[in-house]
Parts: sequence; C-alpha cells; structure tokens
Amino acid sequence: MKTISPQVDPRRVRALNSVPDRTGPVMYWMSRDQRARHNWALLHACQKANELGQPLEVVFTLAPNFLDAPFRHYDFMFRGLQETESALRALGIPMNVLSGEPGTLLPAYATERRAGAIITDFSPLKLTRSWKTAIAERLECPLYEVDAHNIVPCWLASTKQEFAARTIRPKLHALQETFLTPFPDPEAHYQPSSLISPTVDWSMIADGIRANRSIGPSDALPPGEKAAANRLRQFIARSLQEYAEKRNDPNSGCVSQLSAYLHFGQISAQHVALSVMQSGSSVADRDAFIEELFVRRELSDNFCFYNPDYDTFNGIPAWAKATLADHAEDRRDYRYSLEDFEAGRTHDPLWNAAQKSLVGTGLMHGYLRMYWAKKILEWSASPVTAFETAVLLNDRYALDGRDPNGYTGIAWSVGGLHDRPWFERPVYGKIRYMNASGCARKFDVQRYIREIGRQDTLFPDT
Ligand code: FAD
Ligand code: FO1
Repeated sequence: MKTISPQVDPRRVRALNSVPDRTGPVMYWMSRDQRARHNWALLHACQKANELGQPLEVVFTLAPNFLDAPFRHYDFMFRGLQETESALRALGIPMNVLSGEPGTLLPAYATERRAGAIITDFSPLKLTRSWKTAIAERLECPLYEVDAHNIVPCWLASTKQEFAARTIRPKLHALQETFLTPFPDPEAHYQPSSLISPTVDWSMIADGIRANRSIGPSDALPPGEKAAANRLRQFIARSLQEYAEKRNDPNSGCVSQLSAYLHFGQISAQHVALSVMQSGSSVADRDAFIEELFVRRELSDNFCFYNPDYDTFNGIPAWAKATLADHAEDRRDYRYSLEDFEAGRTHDPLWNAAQKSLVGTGLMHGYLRMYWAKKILEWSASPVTAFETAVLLNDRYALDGRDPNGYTGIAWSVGGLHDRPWFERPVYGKIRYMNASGCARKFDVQRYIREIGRQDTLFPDT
C-alpha cells in the first residue's frame, strides 16, 4: 500500500515538552477525538511515523473515573471505541487500551515500547490538561498536541478569553478559509505496523469500570462513527432545511442531535461543517447551523481554555457576580433542593418534562436547556448552589455532558457569560430572564410535555 504523508497544518500542532524526536514507534494517544476518520491528530501521527520510518499504534488510556461519569457515558464511549478499533485495524494500525491513571500508565508504556514520539489530541478541560502536564516532563520522547476538535486551533483563534460570540466570530471567520479545508483523500494509509498487538479484550475492560451503573445506557442514540455519519446524513437530508426557522422548537426535531458524537469525537466538526456547506441547503439554514457548530462551539473551548474557573460560579463575569449578589437576599417564590430538581419534582410541568427527558434519554433540546438552567437559578437558595446543581445534573445525565459546551452553556444561562445585562428583576438581577410564556411563544409547550410524558423513563411520572 502506498504510504501517503498527509500534510497537517503545523499551526494545528504544538509541542508539550522539549524532547527531540528519536527512533522508535510512534503513538497516537487518543482521548477526545475517538475516531479513525477525519482526525488531524491521527493524520499527524501517521506523518510522523512515515518521517521516522517507524510503525504507528493508537493508545487509549481508560481512566477508572472521569469526572464521575456514570455508566451511561462509558457505555456510549466503549461501543464507539470498539468500532474505531476495527476501523484502525483495517488501516493496519493496532490499538491498545490501558486501564488506570493515564499519568502513571502512559510513561511506563512509552518506555516499555521505546516510543519515538507521542501525539495526542487537544482538550481544554483541566483534567486532561493535568494528565498531559504530569506526563510531558516524564517522557523520554516528545509529546505533541494536535487540535483535531476545532476547525481553527483554539490557541490560534484567540490568545485570550473572548468577551462574546461577536468578538470571536471575526477571528474565526478570518481563519476559516485557511483551516476549513477538506481532509486528505484517501486519508493516510500506513504500512501494516510491525507492532504485533492483540485485539482489545473489551469485556475484561468493561468489568473494570467502576462507573455508577444506576444511570444506565441511553437507547436514544446508537454510538459510534457509523451511527454519527448516519445521523449527519439524515440531518442534512431531512432537517437542515428547517434549521434556521425551527431550531428553537423542541417539537420540530430539526436539530442535528450530533452533540454526543462530537463530545466523544466520534465525528469531526470539520467534516460536519464541510458536509453542510456542500449540501443543497439554503444560505440561511447553513449559516445558522455553522454559527452554532463553529462559532458557539469554538467559543466554548476558548472559554474553558483561558478560564480555569469554567466549571464554577467563579468563572462568570464580574458584572454578573455583582448583580446576582445584589439580589441574593430576594425572596424566592419557589425553592428546590438538588434532590427535587433531580427527580423533576417542581411546580412547573415544562421544567419537569425537560428534566425527565434529560434523565430518561440523556438528551435535552438546546432551547429548553437555557430555560432549564435559568429556572434552577430562580428556584435555588443561591446562585452558587444553582450553578453547582446545573453542572452536576448536566454532567450526570446528559450524553454530551462533561463538555466545554456544557460549562459554557450553564455559565451563559446562570451567569450571563457571553451575554449582556438585561432589565433588572428580582433574583436574576440583570441576568437575561426566561419564562414559560416566552417558551409558549416559541413552541407548543403542551405538546412537548405530552411527548415526554409518553417516554418511558428511569423515574416515575411526576
Ligand atoms: P444543533 O443545534 O444541531 O447544533 C450542532 C452543534 O453545534 C451541536 O452539536 C454543538 O456541538 C454545537 N452547538 C449548538 N448550540 C451550541 C451552543 N449553544 N453552545 C455551544 N455549542 C453549540 N452542549 C454540549 O455539547 N454538551 C453539554 O453538556 C451542553 N450543555 C448545555 C447546557 C446549557 C444550560 C445550555 C444552555 C447549553 C448546553 N449545550 C451543551 C449547548 C447546546 O445546547 C447543545 O450543544 C445542543 O443543544 C446539542 O444539540 P444538537 O447537537 O442537536 O445541536
Ligand atoms: N477520555 C480519556 O482519555 N479516557 C477516558 O477514560 C475518558 C472517559 C470519559 C468518560 C465520559 C466522558 O464524557 C468523557 C470521557 N473521556 C475520556 C474524555 C472525552 O473523550 C474528552 O476527551 C473530554 O470530555 C474532553 O472534552
């Protein structure tokens, strides 16, 4: 087979230590971008392997506890990884899964294999960054990081935390031409690796996971690269043409439902963007979708990359902290505990239905997510408690949870991040307000509640 060395834009790559390349097998330490197709980190690893004339293998370090992710998420991820392992083998690339703490496992494995270079993908989350910091200095080979998740590499889009979508948008659009490029076709092929690696014993690994099994798999979305590609095809064929007009209507079913696949990297945002732009959709539908997929999503990575408090109340803007403090003593018409919220036990049938959807399927429509979080602010004892409740429930149940988009979405809803001050009112202060009558102007609320009511879910009907 011809070995093609795809050219990965060097601005997508950054060295995490200053160890020079050496002769030895090349490893792609896969974490965020769990896919064989359209993966710049994998393509760079191929490039490096061809340059060094060395075999290539993929390594996945399975952390026993990843931000308290329940079994629902490990199940989705596992099934996706199994499919990716087969796809990699078809390319002549073995995959190995190491169970345990990445910070200790990977250096030992790299030494054992006498790795010549390690390439990993990019995530702005503190946990994965702490792994890389711990590992980078202990490796005897170079560690490179490739932003395979964003269309424009996060560190290139901006060198600071951006104020709002309107400030990052021109920076992203200025670089869109350079980075929103097609992937090499055919994608890199490798000489079958001389590394003889057994296939992964997934059942043994699955038994080792200590995740909370009471939050079981969601059957709302089949996991994996093929299912993700199918979802994209269906979205383009059936729903994209109504996206601009109906994306805020939870009853319309015209959103892509790609976020869980994007979160686990089972599909490339760049490939999604290219596919949408090459479709026959209207400019309005295409632009509305690309605004979310490109600007909003990459603004979230920007926030998490530059603000270490992204997952706490402390990360919200100063004006928002001040206005919420001014209203901290305001009387709350309703006050619910975490248990009340989790069980969907509030006075509001619309909020309860949204919570039921989250618990039962791991999905909640984007428009309702804003309403859901804002009502947690309105009905919690304090804004800090509200922030914590929203993060905990979103990460515990949402299939796309533990994602920069989630922390950013909650900071926007509860703490005015990337938004501006609005008309001042009790409890919210100048944080943008939402209410059920506002929802009723956007969509048929009763129909949404009925539809969710029909869904068999993990907890009894409220
Ligand atoms: P589509 O409308 O089809 O959009 C396509 C893609 O664009 C999405 O998959 C997503 O990657 C991106 N996108 C869309 N809207 C946004 C947005 N507002 N911000 C950033 N990216 C966006 N998204 C997550 O991926 N994980 C989360 O845990 C999450 N939690 C959220 C919590 C709150 C309180 C709020 C307000 C938003 C949250 N979002 C989260 C963002 C957004 O609601 C979801 O990405 C979107 O609803 C996913 O559905 P979809 O894939 O059908 O979206
Ligand atoms: N990434 C890993 O490298 N190893 C894991 O064991 C792992 C588990 C995991 C569980 C739930 C979840 O939502 C994400 C998980 N990820 C894991 C990380 C994920 O693939 C992304 O890298 C991060 O979410 C960063 O966006």
